[in-house]
Amino acid sequence: MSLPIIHALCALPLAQMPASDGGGHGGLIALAVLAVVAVGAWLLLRKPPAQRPDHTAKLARPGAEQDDGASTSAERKKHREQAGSIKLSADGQAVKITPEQARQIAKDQAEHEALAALRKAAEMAGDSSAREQKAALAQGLQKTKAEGFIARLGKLFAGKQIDESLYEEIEEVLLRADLGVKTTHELLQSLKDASSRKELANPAHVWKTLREKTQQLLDKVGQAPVVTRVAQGPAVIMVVGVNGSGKTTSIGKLAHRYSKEGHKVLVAAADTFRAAAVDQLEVWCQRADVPIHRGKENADPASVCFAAIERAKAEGFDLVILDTAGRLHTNQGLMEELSKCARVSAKALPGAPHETLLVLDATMGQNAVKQAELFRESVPVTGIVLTKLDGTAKGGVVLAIASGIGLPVKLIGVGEKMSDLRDFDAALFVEELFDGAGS
Ligand SMILES: Nc1nc2c(ncn2[C@@H]2O[C@H](COP(=O)(O)OP(=O)(O)OP(=O)(O)O)[C@@H](O)[C@H]2O)c(=O)[nH]1
Ligand SMILES: [Mg+2]
Repeated sequence: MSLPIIHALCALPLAQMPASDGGGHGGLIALAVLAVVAVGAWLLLRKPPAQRPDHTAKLARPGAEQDDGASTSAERKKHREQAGSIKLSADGQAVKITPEQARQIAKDQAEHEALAALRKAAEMAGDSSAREQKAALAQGLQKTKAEGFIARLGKLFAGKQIDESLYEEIEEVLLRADLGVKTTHELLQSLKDASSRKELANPAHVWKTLREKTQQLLDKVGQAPVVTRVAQGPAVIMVVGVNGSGKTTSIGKLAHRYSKEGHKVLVAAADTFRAAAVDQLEVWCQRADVPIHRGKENADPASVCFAAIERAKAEGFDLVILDTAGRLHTNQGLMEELSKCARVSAKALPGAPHETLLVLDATMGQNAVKQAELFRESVPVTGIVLTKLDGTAKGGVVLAIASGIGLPVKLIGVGEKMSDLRDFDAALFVEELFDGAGS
């Protein structure tokens, strides 16, 4: 009802009042009528709460109680389901959604936030492990960088123009650094090619040429991680090499790492020649907290391999690492014994050994390359573990092995601590090797 109508209603009783009344008694009646009319008008004007527009549309919290007049929780639930919630659609329109949809939206949002947090945590962990990897490699390559072929080439190039007058000396430096004949010639050829394109006037270009060629040579061999899982049964890794190259130590480090990564690891002592060898392995297994499978002293190593694989199959191990006795690559009888270990492993589990890692001592230089050539004639070597890089300036032997004989270096030993066996990362290796070259 509008205000003029109220005014008219209020004026009506006053207009009907007799003028002779003098205003005393009649005034009181008029006031009473006015009050009644005002209350009636107020009651008529007031709208019931349900009809009032709701300007407070919000995304209802799932499960939030609302004062909707329902008395029991079942009734409240029913009301909620009928009432639903309001949400703004993409085009800004308010749309009605059911509590179920509201719950789903909240769940999706929570999942999205949790995933983002996980991704961030993984990135941070990745960053710190990459930094750690780089620092370990820098430590391991200290001698190679200080005294190896990069440092020697640096001295040779100092203040000189790179042309054919220097080729002979460059070749000598590379050969002396155990890069091998094949790798030496490939690197030298890359310099000659760049020189003929007149690209070597700037010393920075000389290093860029060598660096790119080194990367190319390593990329040619490719990089595949050590096989730690296979479709059927446990993955079997056989570890071979000459005496003292670092097999047992590397196995201890590997067992520790893979066990920490969640693999169920069994280590087999197939070096049955010396009781001390088994004891040494046992100590590493205790440190790595993995079980060891021991054969009888002087048992046939192949029979120990067989029994360990059978046990791993029966007891649900993911990974078996076979430690074999050190042997001279020139001893035919012992090399035949190694072939037998591989053949018998395949009888216990077709496809085994899935990985045959040849452990080479980096300090051996070119002799390590010779060992690789002879071992791969007896067993199907799938990758190299290059130990003791920290103790030598002959880090360039990585190139001789990878590029010279085409075997991928999979792991490098950069010290004697449990964590000092690292995945070989060719790009990181090249970056570290050439870091500061020519400066
Ligand atoms: N500095 C350094 N020393 C290492 C590394 N790997 C192994 N060693 C040392 O090399 C020595 C020989 O290691 P082992 O693991 O016993 O070698 P192995 O090949 O099992 O020897 P045999 O079983 O006798 O053939 C030990 O003193 C190790 O600590 C490495 O990456 N860096
Ligand atoms: Mg050993």
